[in-house]
Order: sequence, then C-alpha cells, then structure tokens
Amino acid sequence: MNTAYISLGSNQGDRARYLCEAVEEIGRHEQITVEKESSIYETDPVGYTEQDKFLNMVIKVKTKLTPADLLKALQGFEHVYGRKREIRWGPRTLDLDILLYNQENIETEELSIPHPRMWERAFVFIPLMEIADSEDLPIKINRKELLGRQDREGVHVWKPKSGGDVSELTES
Ligand code: A4P
Ligand code: MG
Repeated sequence: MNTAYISLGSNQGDRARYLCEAVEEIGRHEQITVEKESSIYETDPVGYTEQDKFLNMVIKVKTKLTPADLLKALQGFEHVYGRKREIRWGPRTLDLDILLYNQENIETEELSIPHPRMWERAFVFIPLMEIADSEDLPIKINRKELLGRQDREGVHVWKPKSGGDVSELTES
C-alpha cells in the first residue's frame, strides 16, 4: 500500500461543493482510501492574480495505484467537474495535484513528485502541515520553520475540520 497526499483547489462556481464531491468521488475509487482531510481554506490567487479567491485543501490517501495511474484517475475526476468550465484558459472548477507519493522522487514527462512548487505555496503547505504525519514528509522539511515564514498571508480557514484546532496554522 502506498501513501499519497493530494491537493485540491477550486475558484469557480460552487467551490465547496466541488471540493467535497471530489473527496467523496476519490474515496469511492476501488483502489483509493481517503485517510485524512484538512480544513478547507480560502486563499488569495497566486500566479495569475486577476481571478477569484480559491478554496484549497489537502487529503491523505492510501492507494494501490502507481503514481501514473493515480494521476490518470485524478485527471478523470477533474474532467468530470471541468465540464462546468466556461471561459477558455479561465479559472478552474477543480485542480487536483499529487504532492507526495511515499518518499519517492519522480521526474517523468507527466509527473514531478514531490510537486515542485509545493513548499513555496502557503495554500498548499498550510493544509498539508495540518494533516501530514511526520514520517510521510521529506526529512529536510522543518514544520516549525515552514509555519513561521512570512509569506503565509492570504490563507484563511474557511471551514475548519470537525474537532480540529487550526489556530497554530493561521495566526502569526
Ligand atoms: N503534472 C506534473 N506533476 C504533477 C503532479 N505532481 N500532480 C502535470 C499533478 N499533475 C502533475 O496540470 C498540467 C500537467 O501537470 C498535467 O498534465 C500533469 O501531467 P494541470 O492541472 O492541467 O494544469 P495547471 O493546474 O494549470 O498546472 P499546475 O502546475 O497544476 O498549476 P499550479 O501550479 O497548481 O497552479 N492560487 C491559489 N490560491 N490556489 C490554487 O489552488 N492554483 C493554481 C494552479 C494557481 N494559483 C492558485 C492555485
Ligand atoms: Mg494541476
């Protein structure tokens, strides 16, 4: 069994519904089990900033799928929700990225794992730090250092995980 962390993002339409339905859909896949879900965060757009705010979250899954097959499955889910996309090159209804797959380093034409931009992006590493088990993280990652960084603004809890305490993650 393999462990993977997946980031979810949406900034178009009923964003929360896309995220929640995507998590359910992923969990219904025969070879994927969802083990943990982060809170849902509302985040300022990074990169192309002339677009609406995103909702982002991260999930931890167990899977028998190879990284390539996991990517294919996720792209299938994106496609289902992507049908709602109306503007060409516009914002997305659902983006699913593989952040980590075991402790593997994968560099193929279609996959880079760990996701190359994940440690620069608070909308990824804050929800990841909320749920990640330390044995799943690359050794060089220092949780305290990451959460102490100055570039964390623009990421706010939108819907806390039930029973979770996320104050450490969002207050500086
Ligand atoms: N690909 C390579 N590595 C991976 C991986 N680890 N996981 C390839 C998933 N896919 C991976 O992805 C393009 C190609 O990346 C895929 O065909 C796959 O083979 P895509 O999802 O079609 O295109 P994209 O989403 O535009 O690219 P990418 O790189 O996922 O975009 P980013 O960098 O994730 O940026 N701001 C906020 N606040 N929140 C967001 O969620 N997202 C983006 C998208 C920009 N700004 C944002 C957010
Ligand atoms: Mg993507």
